This record gives sequence, C-alpha cells and structure tokens, in this order.
Amino acid sequence: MKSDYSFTLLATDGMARRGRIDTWRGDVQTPAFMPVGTVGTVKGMYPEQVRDTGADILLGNTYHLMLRPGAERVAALGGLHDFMDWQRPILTDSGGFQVMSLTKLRKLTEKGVTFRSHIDGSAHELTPERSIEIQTLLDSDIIMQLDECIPLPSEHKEMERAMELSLRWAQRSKDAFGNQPHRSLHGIVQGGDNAELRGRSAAGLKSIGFNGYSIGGLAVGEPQEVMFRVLSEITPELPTDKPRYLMGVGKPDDILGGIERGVDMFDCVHPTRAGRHGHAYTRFGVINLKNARHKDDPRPLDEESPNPNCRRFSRAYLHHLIRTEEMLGAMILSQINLSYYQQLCIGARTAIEAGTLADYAAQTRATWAAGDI
Ligand code: PRF
Repeated sequence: MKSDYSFTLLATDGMARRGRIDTWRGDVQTPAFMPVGTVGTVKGMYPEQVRDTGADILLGNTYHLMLRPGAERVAALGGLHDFMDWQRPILTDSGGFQVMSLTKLRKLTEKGVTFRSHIDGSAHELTPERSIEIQTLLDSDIIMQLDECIPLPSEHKEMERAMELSLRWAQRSKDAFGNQPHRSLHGIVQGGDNAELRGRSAAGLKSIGFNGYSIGGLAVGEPQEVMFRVLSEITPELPTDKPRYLMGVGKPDDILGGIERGVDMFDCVHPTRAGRHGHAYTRFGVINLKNARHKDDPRPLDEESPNPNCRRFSRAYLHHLIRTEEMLGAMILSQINLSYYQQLCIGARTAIEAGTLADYAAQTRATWAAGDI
C-alpha cells in the first residue's frame, strides 16, 4: 500500500518556513533544493553521489523525456525511478516552459501547444491532459500543471491573457489528474510582475485546490528586486499548509532571498551547468577555476568544508582539469556545487528552527561578500 502524499509545516521564522513533505518514496526536508535531472540524469553524477550531497528529491522534464526516450517507453521499462535508479521522490515539470524556450516552431491555442522537436523536427502536441498523462507514465511523485510562462517585461494585457489561460489549464489539469492520493499536483501562479494579476491567479488556483503551489513566470528577465517584490506579495496569498515552489531559481543569493520570503522548494540547472564551466560555489561565493591565478595554487577550495572534494583537490589541479576539459573536472565541480546548495538549505532549516534565520542570512551574505582569499 502506497502511503498518501502530505506536507507538514514544522516551524516558521518571519515569513520563512521549515517543513517536510512525505511521499511513499521518502521524505523531502524543506526548504529544499532539487537538482535538475532533465533527461533522466543529473549530468556527470551517479544517483548515489547526488543523494550524498543531501538531495532528497530530483527534478525531471516532461518535454525532454516525451521526445527521447518517450514516456510510454519509460513506463514499459518500469518508470523513471527504476530507469535511472533513483528510488527517492521525483518532481516533473509539465513541458510548456521548455517548449517555449527550446523550440522555434510552435503554436499555442486554447487546447494546448503544438511544436516541433528541437532534436529531429518531428511534430508533437502537449495539452494539459497529455502533460498529466506523461508525468503519470513517468511515475512522477510531484506533478506540475501545464502553464504558459511569458518573459518580463511584457504588456499588461499579455500577462493577463497568459495568466488566465494558465488558470483554465489548471482546472483541466486537476480534472485529468483525478484522485491519486500517493501523488501531488501543483497549480502554477502566473501574472508577471503585477500584484493584482498574481493575486487573481493565486485565488483561482486556491479555489480549484492543489496539493502544492508553484510560482512560475519569475527569473525570466526581471531584476532580482522585482522577483523579491513579487514573492513578498504572493506568498502571503498562498495556503500555509501546502508547499510553495519557486520554479527555475536560482543562484545562492536568490535561494536565500526566496527562503526569507516563504518559499519551500527550488530547482535550477545553475549549480551543475556552472560546474561544467569551471565555476565553484563555496562559502566564499563563486570561484572561477578557469582563471590563470589558480595555476600554481596548492590550496584546496575550502579546508573547513564538510564536503571531502572541497578539501582533497588543489585549486591548481581543478584549474588543470577544467583547462584540459577533462570529464572529471566537470564531475567534481558539479558535486561541489550541489553540495554547497544543499549546505545552504540545511543551514537555513536549522536557523528557521532556532528562530535565527536573519543572523544566518546576514552571516552567509557577509562571507560571500568577503569573497575568496
Ligand atoms: N513554468 C513552468 N516551468 C518553469 C517556469 C514556469 O514559469 C519557470 C520560470 N522561472 C522555470 N520553469 N512550468
């Protein structure tokens, strides 16, 4: 018997929240950072290494997996967890955002979105119903509604149109999802940078009723202060007994700011992508290991880090691996960056429990600002 999905709010500190999601595949401690495993792999890392960084849950992508290897094939092979051998929870995105960012030829109608694959140009259709079906075939634990995300800045009329379409798709997604107590379905708040539109979106989603609420349409070209303003306006409008997920965010300071404004979950390709490009995230902020100044530096990245990889390899060696484009360089730095993101979340959880998030945030920012020595 698969146990039901649930969310428990454990503590609050200002707007910030410390919680736990329970699924039959395991628990997710929040605030949580979800590494991105777009095509059924967190690039360059074994599943157990990802788990060892502290990750409780991964993100997978409807768009990529429906094109290759195909949702029906993954289902026939036992679902995404068995396919990639990650036996803990998986959250999947619904595909609309990736259609908009990755395909050139596409057409959006009330029914859904038709597009041509970025891989071979073949024609496909994604509707709210088909997106739910694909995510169910993948055996996702936390499913996203199909929505329309538009860039910022946009005209008010355009933000309103996309928000209202997303709301109608939210209702169709809920109907298609039906009754699946062991899974979670999230509605997605849209409405650009406009408080009134965001408020209407949140109210509409709440009246449909979801297991969790995602905040979409941010980190799409606006300054960080605009994203933070929208977050401060919107999280008080969301139910306190359901998790909030800020989609596709971000860098460490975006995540810290999101936690302070009441966000529970985050995902971003940034830590792994930056790692592949030679950027290391540590307590001291970001270090570009491509830079020639590291060539003769025997020091490890951070002698006091709980992560062995931050202590065992010299900066000179990491610089060498990145300069020679060795696979191991990308692998080590992906591991280091994901570990740092998890350390940041663990620190925030502990601080929220103790009621000391403001101190934790100030100290974390001061260390980032002091920089690498
Ligand atoms: N909607 C969906 N996925 C997303 C976004 C969105 O608005 C974003 C925006 N930051 C990232 N991923 N479905």
